[in-house]
Amino acid sequence: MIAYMAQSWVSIKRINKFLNSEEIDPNNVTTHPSEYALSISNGTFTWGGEHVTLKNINLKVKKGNLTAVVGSVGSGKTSLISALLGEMEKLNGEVNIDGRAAYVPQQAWIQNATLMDNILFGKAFDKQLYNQVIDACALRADLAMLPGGDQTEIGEKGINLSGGQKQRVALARAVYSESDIYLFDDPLSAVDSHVGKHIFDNVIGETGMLKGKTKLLVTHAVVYLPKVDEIYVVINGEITESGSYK
Ligand code: DCP
Ligand code: MG
Repeated sequence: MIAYMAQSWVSIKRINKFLNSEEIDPNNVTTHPSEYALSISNGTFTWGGEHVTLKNINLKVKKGNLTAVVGSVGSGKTSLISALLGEMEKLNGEVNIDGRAAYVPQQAWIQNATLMDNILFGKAFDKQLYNQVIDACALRADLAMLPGGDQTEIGEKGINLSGGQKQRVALARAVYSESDIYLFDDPLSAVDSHVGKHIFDNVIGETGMLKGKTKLLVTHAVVYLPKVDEIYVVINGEITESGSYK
């Protein structure tokens, strides 16, 4: 219970934080205008203690691009996103974000609220946008199955959603926020492959709702790699390769 609360609180804080760039710790991340939405130059980062988690990081994501980050378990992909969010201790280098960012963490979280409120997350209801988001995030069938549709209470005091449903709700919350930059930490890991394809085609990929927005996608799904603009490979805390799929 306490762990759950703590995690939700951190994640809510993170999302709020990045919808308000003035709240980013300027010691860790600058927010200067740039041709790149996201950039790290010569970055070295730690979670604390002696261990350096990320070394010699150079990353530049052009505005509007879809960039994938791949690498094995524990290689530092989530840490790379955390470094961009100013959540790691920076030992060296520069991090800059130009734009409002929405972050979908690897562990999707749900508030104790209705499904609709979990998506709106305090933003005004826009029927057209909301319906577009529900369809793009493949939530329409879930709404039909819930006893009260999108007014169903979910979370600890309500209906418990599956891991895949939680991921789709977290994704919908981010898409609905209409941010400039999206940081997706393996958002398709708990959904099956045809749902994953639907979400890639309708949200993340070049035919999706986030067309023209900047997207950083951590993924294990190699099937999407030919469809991204650039790929970064992380091995043991370092970027060993970057470039297009070819
Ligand atoms: N780490 C840490 N504290 C955190 C997060 C990570 O000390 N809050 C450590 C654990 C690993 C290293 O950082 O030694 C890299 O972990 P990541 O979670 O960044 O690795 P990945 O995201 O690449 O792994 P996965 O594929 O499992 O998500
Ligand atoms: Mg991770």
